[in-house]
Parts: sequence; structure tokens; C-alpha cells
Amino acid sequence: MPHGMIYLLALVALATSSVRGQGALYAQCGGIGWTGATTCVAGATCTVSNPYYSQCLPGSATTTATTTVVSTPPPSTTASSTSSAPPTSGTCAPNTPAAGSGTLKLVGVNISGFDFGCTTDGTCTASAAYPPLLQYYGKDGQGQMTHFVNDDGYNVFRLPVGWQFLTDNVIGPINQTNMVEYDALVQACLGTGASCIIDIHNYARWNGEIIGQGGPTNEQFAATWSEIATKYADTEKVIFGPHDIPDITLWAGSVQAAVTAIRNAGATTQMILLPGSDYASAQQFISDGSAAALSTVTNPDGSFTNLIFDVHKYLDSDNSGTNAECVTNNIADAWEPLTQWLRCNGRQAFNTETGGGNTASCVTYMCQQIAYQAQNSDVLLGYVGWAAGNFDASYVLSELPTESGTTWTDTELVASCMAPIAGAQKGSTS
Ligand SMILES: *[C@@H]1O[C@H](CO)[C@@H](O)[C@H](O)[C@H]1NC(C)=O
Ligand SMILES: CC(=O)N[C@H]1CO[C@H](CO)[C@@H](O)[C@@H]1O
Repeated sequence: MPHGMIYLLALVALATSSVRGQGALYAQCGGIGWTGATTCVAGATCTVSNPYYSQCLPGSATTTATTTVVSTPPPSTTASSTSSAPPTSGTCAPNTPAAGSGTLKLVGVNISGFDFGCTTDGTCTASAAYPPLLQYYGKDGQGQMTHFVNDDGYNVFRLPVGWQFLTDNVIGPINQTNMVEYDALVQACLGTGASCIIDIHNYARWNGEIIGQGGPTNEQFAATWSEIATKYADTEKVIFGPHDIPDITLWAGSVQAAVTAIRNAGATTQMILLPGSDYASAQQFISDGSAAALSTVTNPDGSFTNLIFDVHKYLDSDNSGTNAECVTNNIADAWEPLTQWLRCNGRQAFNTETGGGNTASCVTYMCQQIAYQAQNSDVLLGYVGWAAGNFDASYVLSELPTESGTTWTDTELVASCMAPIAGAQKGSTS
């Protein structure tokens, strides 16, 4: 049945793009089931992003970064063409060409469950955390991750957890009983060979109060990270990721405290993800001051090595990740300006929350978003889809694979293009 959806998608796309014999910039131009134009307008080249989706991307097909810059307007028919110009610094040209390899470095799935009971004001109920592991009566998170790596080519998982769960509802040392449970998920993740993001999913808050701004002090925040970093100091494939805030300048100070604590605990080489304001929105990252403020955060040696900006972006009408239908590929409004800013400033970002419903609109827009990110993989490291783990298969953004016998079957959106090996596990008949 996923095949049926793919063909339906192709027909819909054909209806809107067959007016001319050549695909417009960013239009689909190939893929299994595609019967529309397979050549692109001048300045764009039909580029394979996966077996189900080829797209007209700027430039020639060569893999070098010397392609011509095309000043064609962005693809979306509804997106405004006035997306904020990125600040330029030094000699950086405002329209640097895409310099990606076409392959994203890190592609993964959020494995949710330890964050259950958390709300956006940073209130988390420790007892509501629900380990996505069979031994704790949850779903088979270990089996999911093993499937995602072996069958789909994923290489990173984000493991959200409530701060209150780690410290058992009091601000203080980590509770070792609870840590044993969370560490079981981290070890299951590491066991697949993937990288694992430790994500304290508290929106920069504790029970309604903001870290470093009336809530827990930066020292208390840093102390938790220090304990975590000490535990995983020698674990190469751990990535540390805190979460999101209103006063961004003060927040940068809190992030700096955590970075310093993590590095000083001996975790000197791992990637640390720096989250901005507005729910870490990739679209607001520059305009809300997150980029400027977080750019000041450094390692103890003054370098920016492995300090990566953490950005999120959904594709639904209100960027909430709560609607089944997608309305944008985010390229014009979010990824293009962000990409330019990152390249101009010599930094990188990681899209750790994105996703959509298992619908034709989300397949279209998500595949476009991913193709754009891959073209710009010099500054965009990858993405992590929201979410599998302990959600029900009926959850609107479910990426939960279903197990039948020894076969895991992916959701439509994962199979269509989110999985690096797209279409690999669309079903036992694929
Ligand atoms: C750790 O948390 C458990 C609940 O998971 C609780 O029963 C125990 O008392 C806590 N231990 C400490 C030392 O606070
Ligand atoms: C888009 C989305 O579903 N975001 C989720 C992020 O995590 C929090 C806490 O688990 C959820 O409440 C949100 O729904």
C-alpha cells in the first residue's frame, strides 16, 4: 500500500509541473513512479536524492562547489520572496553557492519516552517518564533502533529525557536508580553503532521557571551536565544537547556554563548542540538573535570546535509538528537564509527535530527539504525525525516501525525519503 501512495504523489506532482517540458528549480524530476518532466530549466540539474525522488537543484551535476549561482526565486508558490537577508561578515558574499556533498553526515530519529510527562513550561513528572525499552514494559526501542540502522541506514538517535526524571524531581545530584534506566537506552543506542544525542528536554526550564533567569542557577544546570559528561566522557559517540529560551543573551551564558562544565568533565571531543530561542526554530534563528548570542559560546580553549547550533523545523502550517498535513518545504523562509548565514560565519547546524504526517503533502515537502539539506551538507549536518519510541502508531507524527515476525515496516514518510536508504523497509513485499 505504500507503493500506491507513491504513485498518487507522482500524479499530483505531475498535474502541477507538466505545463512545461522542463522542471522548474526545485521541482521533482525523477524517481520511482515519476512520469513528469525529467529535465530541468537552465541553471538547474536533475539530481537524485533517493530512489523515489530526484529534484531540479541549482547548478550543474558536478560534485565540485564551483557551480554557477542561480538567482532564481525560491520554489514555494506561497513563500514570500523577501526572506531576511543573512548578515554578511568579512568577505562573505551574500549568495555563496551550495557546497554540500549531497550526503548528510547525521540522519536519525527521536526515540521518545523518557520525556513523557514533560510540558513546554519545563514541568516534568518523573513518574510519567516511560522508558521505550521492553525490560521496562515500554515499546521495543532497541529493536526500533537496530532496524533503523540496519535496514534504513540511520546513524544517530536523539534520546529526550526530563531533567526531573534524572534527578528524581529535585534540583540536585543525578539519581542513580533513574540513571540506570536512561543509560539502558543510551547503551542500546550505542550498541547499534549509531551516535546518541543526550537531550534534556526541558525547554530551558524547571517547573515553569527559566534556567539562569529566576529558575535553577547556571551552576545547577551546569552541574547536571557535568555529571552526565563525566559518565560519558570516554564515550565517543555521545552528543550533548540542551533545549530552548526567551532572553537569548542570558541564555547564551547558561549554555556557556554547560559547555564549560561538559568540557571540563573530560568530554572534550564530543559534539555539543547549542539550542536557540523560539523552540529552536530554524526560521527565527537569525532574526530572534539566537545566532548572534550563541556565536559567543566557546570551548574552554576559545575554539568553536564541535559546538553545533541545534535547530528545529516542522513543515505544518504553524510549525508546531501537530498537524498531519505539510504546507512548506521551509527552503525559502528557513533553510536558505540559515545556510547562507552559517557559511558566511563558518559555522554548522543540526536539525534535531523535524517531521510530518504520513500524508502525500508531507512526503512532497519533506523530500524537498531533505534534498536541499543534502545539497548544503557542508553547513547542515543532518536531521533527526520526530518521533518513534513509545508513541502509538496512531500518533500524528509517528515514525514508529511496526514489527511483524522478523520484519519491521516503516511509516510512509520514513520510507519515502527520511530514511537514508529510502524505500528499504516499506513493507515485507518491497
Ligand atoms: C531515586 O529515585 C527513586 C525513584 O526512582 C527513589 O525511590 C529513590 O529514593 C531515589 N534515590 C535517592 C538517593 O534519592
Ligand atoms: C512536535 C512535537 O511533538 N514536539 C514534542 C516535543 O516534546 C515534548 C515533550 O515530550 C512534546 O510535548 C511535544 O509534543
